[in-house]
Amino acid sequence: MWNVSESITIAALISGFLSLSSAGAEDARGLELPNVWGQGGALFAFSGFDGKTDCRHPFVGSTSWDGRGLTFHTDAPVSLRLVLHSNGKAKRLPSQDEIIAGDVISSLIGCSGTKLKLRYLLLNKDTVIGEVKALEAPGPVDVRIAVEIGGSRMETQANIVTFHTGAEEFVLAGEGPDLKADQGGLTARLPLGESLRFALLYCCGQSADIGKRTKAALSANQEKLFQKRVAFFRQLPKPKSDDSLLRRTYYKCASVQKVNCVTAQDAILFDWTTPDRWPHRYMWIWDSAFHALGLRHFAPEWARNAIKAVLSKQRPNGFIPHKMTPDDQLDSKLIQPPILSWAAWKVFETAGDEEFIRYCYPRLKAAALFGCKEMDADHNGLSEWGHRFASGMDNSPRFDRPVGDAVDLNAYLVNEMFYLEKMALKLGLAADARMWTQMQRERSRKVNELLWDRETGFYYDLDPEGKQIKIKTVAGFTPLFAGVCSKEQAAALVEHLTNPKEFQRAFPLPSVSADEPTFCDNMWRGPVWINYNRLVIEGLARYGYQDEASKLRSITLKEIARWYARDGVIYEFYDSEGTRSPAELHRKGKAGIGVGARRTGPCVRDYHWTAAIFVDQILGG
Ligand SMILES: [Ca+2]
Repeated sequence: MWNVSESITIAALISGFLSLSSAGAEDARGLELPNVWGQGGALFAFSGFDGKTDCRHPFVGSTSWDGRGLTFHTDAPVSLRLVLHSNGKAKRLPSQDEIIAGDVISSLIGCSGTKLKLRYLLLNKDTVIGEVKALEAPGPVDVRIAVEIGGSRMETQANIVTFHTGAEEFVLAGEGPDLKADQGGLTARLPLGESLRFALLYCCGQSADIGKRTKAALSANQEKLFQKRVAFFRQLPKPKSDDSLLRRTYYKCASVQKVNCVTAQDAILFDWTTPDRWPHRYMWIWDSAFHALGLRHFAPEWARNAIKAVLSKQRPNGFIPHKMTPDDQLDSKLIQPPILSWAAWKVFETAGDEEFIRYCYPRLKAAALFGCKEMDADHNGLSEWGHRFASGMDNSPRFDRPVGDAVDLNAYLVNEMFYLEKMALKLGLAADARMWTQMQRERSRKVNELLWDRETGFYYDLDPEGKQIKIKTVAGFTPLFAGVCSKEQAAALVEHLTNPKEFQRAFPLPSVSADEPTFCDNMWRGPVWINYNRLVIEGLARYGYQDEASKLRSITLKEIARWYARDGVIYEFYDSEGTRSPAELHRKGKAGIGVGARRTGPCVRDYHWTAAIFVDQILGG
């Protein structure tokens, strides 16, 4: 009798607590919540969708490698872990009911007869809250929430541990049965069905109201907040794909987009977007353009603001810095690929708002004219990057020697003019429209006259002496994207795209042709960049190569999804040979070049433009 009664109690508790079982039932309707922890390293951050953010004092985390903790990238790195005293070997128990997303995690942890529910939520920009609950256990379970902060001084008081590290202060507080606070953590003894609730607060220069904040964090309605975070996924447009992994990857990508959205701050006048929150916490030009392409499908106001925020940083002469911060003094002095008019038009088409075009047009016009006039030092009608970083292709072999007129920059400028002309017509500015037509024609003619090589059927940069630098990189396809090339030139480019020895690799398109001696696994020297795939897909369609465009779209989505299923993250760039995890590829190196160069840092995970382009492409953008 005793056994029967207990098993009924356990079953009741499980069904009561697994609030995601309702989400699981929705799978048949296409809502497949992100649920891959994988290697760890996935972004965990509070989104501007839900409240104010602060890029000066970011409390931005990643999922940990042990499958149940978080690491926050504050000045003194903070690790937050769940430890089971009875058995340290407890593992995640993957289930359809869990959710591993950018601002909400709900996961099952267990070992030999013990099953715990672990939940993390971001309450606001400075606070993570959570709960660990005993769902199944032969007896009371000893659990510990451990926090490690390098070089910190600790104080313990009742259910609170305070960590001091120079300018920063963190507070860990909890509530639960037999709760004890000690140096570096909280422990509790959980009978079946009971839980330990905890909050970790980041207090950077705001310790005055810390008592109040701690109390509010502990008494927050976690269930309500959890349902609110999950509701974000329910209101997204449903992808039409019948591949469940692609659909799950889509929801993951939308989550990556959401937590890369932050609020207006000082000199950045509108809500804006980041490439990954960490390590890139600020705003970049072409990143923002790609982010807007994804956001337009589910957050039109955020898509418009992503572009307006960049334009709000424009200088009086039309210049827009390639990296922008809330403080004008800290902005960079370089330009970046000009693709904002293109993105603005796409946002306008999807989320139609003439006021938006009215705001953007004069600013985009000034930016394009700056690119044409101020970036053409030798006044030959074609523009130069000035610095390799301006191109966005940091360590590309294109820049192993000095470069003058650049194929991508000039193709982008022509493309901008194409969309500026559309905007001018929309706004009734006939003279401007005529000016853009004329300028497109002149610059396209120059590109084809000076940068096209008839012999190899490809576009190249010029060196400062005006001689073509014959290295085949994806930059050579930008005239296809921009509508600069003739039908014959497009056909020649498609030959290169479909040649297995050049760009048609296991995962096309490598950033450098595979038959180049510089081709390797280092960032822009071979790996696949999803933003370039996006540009080439559009270029192929523009010239009538629909099959090639749809094949490239399909393999791009599949490969992003394949690595997401394995590693749990959306990467910055991918292996064109399709065999190695992007985590194993080189990222720059001592001199930023070459096979075998030492990797300078970890790869970037949950990269915003990859996610944005996935969203855009699976929704038919
Ligand atoms: Ca020039």
